[in-house]
Amino acid sequence: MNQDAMPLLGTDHVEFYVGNAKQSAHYYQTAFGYKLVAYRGLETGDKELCTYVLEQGKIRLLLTSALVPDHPVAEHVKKHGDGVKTLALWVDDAENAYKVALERGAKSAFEPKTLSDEDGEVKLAGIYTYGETVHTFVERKNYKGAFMPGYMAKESPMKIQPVGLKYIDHCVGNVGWGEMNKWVEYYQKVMGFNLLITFDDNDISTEYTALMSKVVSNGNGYVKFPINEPAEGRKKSQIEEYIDFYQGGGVQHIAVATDNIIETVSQLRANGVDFLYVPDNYYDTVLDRVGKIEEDLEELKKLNILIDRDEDGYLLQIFTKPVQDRPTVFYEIIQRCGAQSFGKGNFKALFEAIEREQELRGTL
Ligand code: TYF
Ligand code: FE
Repeated sequence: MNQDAMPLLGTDHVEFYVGNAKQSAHYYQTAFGYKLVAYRGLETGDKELCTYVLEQGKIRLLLTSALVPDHPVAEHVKKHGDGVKTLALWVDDAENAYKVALERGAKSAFEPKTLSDEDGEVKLAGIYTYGETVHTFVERKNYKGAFMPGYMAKESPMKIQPVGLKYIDHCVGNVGWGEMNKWVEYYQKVMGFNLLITFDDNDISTEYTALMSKVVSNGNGYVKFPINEPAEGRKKSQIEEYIDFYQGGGVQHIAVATDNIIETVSQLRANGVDFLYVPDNYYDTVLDRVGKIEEDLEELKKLNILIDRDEDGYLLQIFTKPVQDRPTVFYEIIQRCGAQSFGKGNFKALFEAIEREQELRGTL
């Protein structure tokens, strides 16, 4: 399918709807090393919503809360808990991207609109994807203000130590039983994405967890969206657990890239970020599987970082525990040393680690 009608330049931002944006913003600053750059809320004349805009490397995170009870943001948080509402995509022409998407069958989230102030203008339009998640198209030619019209510049109240997060590598969606192919086709048909990789339940079923996954990617490869669906296993799939707690499909994990995972994970751990635990015996045989790597294996073992290799090189990755009380969204930290894949060689160890957490939660 022709995707030239909708070229995506990259990810503009990820927006979470949360119960208490002020406190979430503190967590992302102190634990993950993001810098506060912009804000809207009562002080900017917003009576119903507030948003904190945080940045690190090329990553931009928005944390939004409702200030009043009968607001769609409050409804969203009531139903889903804290979670990702928007994966915003940076485009040259938001109105055209929206028009093309609708012609190809997308459902509108909001019509094209232009926001402007003395610093320039930003154009936005939105379409729905899985669950209640939205893709916003963001066109920002030469906007010079803080984030977007309507926001004021605001700095972190404390000194921020960035942890080396560089850019979003991929964003994974969980969808309901039997819905994966529908959403893969949506990305192919509506957005002109290509199917990169397929994992079936033979690749990735452990004793309990079973799931299927397909990865779609845009033309320049900057935007990668794996889509998971639950598969029948002996006990409850981690994808089903997510769907139960999130009350539907949504973003499962956001993988952020670093070029020094040892440094990044050391800092995150010191800041109190919780990671999944993989038993020490993983490291007894891992080099037989992945061959020679630059990093010191003992350091990777100490930090519980996983290793995988494909025909293009290797990768290092680690997964946080969920970052809110519901077992829904979590983060992956990834360092690519050539490899362009997703760590298939680690699926078994990873899913067993997730199952141990499910066991502790009593959701297996
Ligand atoms: O993005 C991926 O495909 C990897 C592996 O529930 C993965 O990070 C796949 C499914 C899942 C957790 C991680
Ligand atoms: Fe991932």
